[in-house]
Amino acid sequence: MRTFQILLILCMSYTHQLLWAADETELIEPLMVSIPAGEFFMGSNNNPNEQPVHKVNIPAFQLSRYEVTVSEFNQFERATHYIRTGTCVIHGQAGSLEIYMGAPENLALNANPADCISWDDAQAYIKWLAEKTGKAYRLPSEAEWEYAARAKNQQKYFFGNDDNQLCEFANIYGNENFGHNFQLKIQRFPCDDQADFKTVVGMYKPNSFGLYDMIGNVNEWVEDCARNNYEGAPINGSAWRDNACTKRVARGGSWANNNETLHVTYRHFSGEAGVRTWDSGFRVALNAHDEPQINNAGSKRFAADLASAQQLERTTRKKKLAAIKQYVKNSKTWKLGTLIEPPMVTIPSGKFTMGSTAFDKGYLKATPIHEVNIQSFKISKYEVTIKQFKQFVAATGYYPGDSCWRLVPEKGGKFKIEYTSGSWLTPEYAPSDFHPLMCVSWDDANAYIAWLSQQTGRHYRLPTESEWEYAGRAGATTKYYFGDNDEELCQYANIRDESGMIAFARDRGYEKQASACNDFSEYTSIVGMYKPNGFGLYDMIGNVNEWVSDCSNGNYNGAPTDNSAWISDECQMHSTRGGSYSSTPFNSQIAWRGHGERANRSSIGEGFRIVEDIQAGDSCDNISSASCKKLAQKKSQFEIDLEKAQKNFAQKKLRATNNM
Ligand SMILES: [Ca+2]
Ligand SMILES: [Ca+2]
Ligand SMILES: [Ca+2]
Repeated sequence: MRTFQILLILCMSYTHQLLWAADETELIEPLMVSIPAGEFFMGSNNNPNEQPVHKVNIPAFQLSRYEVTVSEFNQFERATHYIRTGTCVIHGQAGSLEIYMGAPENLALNANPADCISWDDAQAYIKWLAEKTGKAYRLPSEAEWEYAARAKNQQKYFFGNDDNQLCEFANIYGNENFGHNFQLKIQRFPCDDQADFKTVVGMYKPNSFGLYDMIGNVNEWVEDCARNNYEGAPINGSAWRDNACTKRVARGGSWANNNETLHVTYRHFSGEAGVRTWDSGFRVALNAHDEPQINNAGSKRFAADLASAQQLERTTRKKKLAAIKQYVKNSKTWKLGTLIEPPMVTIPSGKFTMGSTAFDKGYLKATPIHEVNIQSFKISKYEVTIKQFKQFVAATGYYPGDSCWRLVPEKGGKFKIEYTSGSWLTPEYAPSDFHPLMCVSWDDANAYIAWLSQQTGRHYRLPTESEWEYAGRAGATTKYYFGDNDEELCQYANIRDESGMIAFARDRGYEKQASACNDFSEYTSIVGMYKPNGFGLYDMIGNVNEWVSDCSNGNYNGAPTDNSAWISDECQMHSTRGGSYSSTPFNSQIAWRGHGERANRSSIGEGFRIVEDIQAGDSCDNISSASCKKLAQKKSQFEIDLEKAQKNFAQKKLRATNNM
């Protein structure tokens, strides 16, 4: 499921932009900018691979004003029947996800930069363009690229050193991916550029040479071979070639990079020449003496279409801002009562065997099976509910986006998933205040947790993957925490059961075998409606799939053997656990591992529950103490309200059952 979701991130931006009728007869030739000759200092002392800083002389040349767009690249693909079959790699961390590239005729024409472009793809386009025009189009050399990007500026960025200004000049991975908020000071990134993924070229301010998107949007291939540093690099502006070269360099960073790797000297090594990544594109160069772009009908039309695509994008962004303001205003009218501190269960320390061989054929394995030592911690009895998140939003104005993955029908009884309008508040995804929260990203989950910790003075966080499995198993070594019998699943978990399947078929045209039992919940259920596990935790299987703090690792080689989270530096994907209301019995096994991009929001069931670190002197630092037992029995207002909601929901379910 998650694999498809990632693929659709790529397709999404193709479909939501202005569609163009292609002019098949007139070539779109790139708009070129004349770059004056000059000398500059290439590299920096930031990273070893940017050293040594060395002086380079650059002869005059030309570079395209924009990254090559989908529209331009498609013109080449149609003309030559060039097909990008194979895979496009998602950057994450250990075990990048590989996805299938659709045939090019499925991609709508648009003004976004072409992505999932390998160095070889870029060369093929350039060769075709050169033949069509009789001009020696080529990739820029790495030195030319850096010289052009700097535009006579030796600072961190071509506009200066201020991270906060990045979003005026570049589409990066900013706060727009994290969650807009106006009052809460927990922003992860320095700024907000209003584009969640790649966006129409030329939307941000150019550098002083008049080049757009030299930082961000898509990473740009250059001609040179990748080397570990600049020892022995050419100083005349030419590309650093090597006949035995396989690895190539991409520059400028992308919408998927944050300020840590966007300084203008940063070298994004993107590997083998045939590799496509979800944020790799390019722009083209020409020598100074070559005639610039012919102003033919195709290029004129491109300029006009680009202008309207940019206008449309600006209008969309304005509307989005207005919608956020309205949302914040609405949140002030919600009736929410006192702050909810989630009911917690203290989990005793212990040792357990983590993993399973059941998933060895899949992408995400749960092997090697390994022993883990767990220190005592507290975990919330229930998944975080709509009401809890409402309190956060009303207090802070936090806005977790307006789009969410959704299952949609396709021809022939098949289904696909689409990133489409919808949010954590959409009635279908949030039928009541006591339903589990979904359509929230890993980042949104952490934002809520940070706020709740701030408000309560408690040490809340997401569970680690090992804590989650330990808590989920509650001592069980079977497939599920109650045993191995699939038919018992519906007593313990809201999964894709018979009623869920009927609802999927009715509402989404999605017909597929469900589990052999009926839990009488079509989609998500009010939390805590099914039997708990041995620790008294509800919905550890099903309902919503739960974010954990760990990065998504393809297997358990090198996994921690204690409570700690397994995190690496550039971690884009995170694990999810427990499966959801849309899971099969196979995906409901307690050792099953899902994952999602940290900014991904999904109505197919990603939510979370929270953990609290036990502090010395906590009333419940000893789980078997009398005070702890007493505390566990005390019901909060939240639980009293929840019980009422559960009773109503149960009656409704009963009525539905009787009507079946
Ligand atoms: Ca962005
Ligand atoms: Ca770029
Ligand atoms: Ca769950």
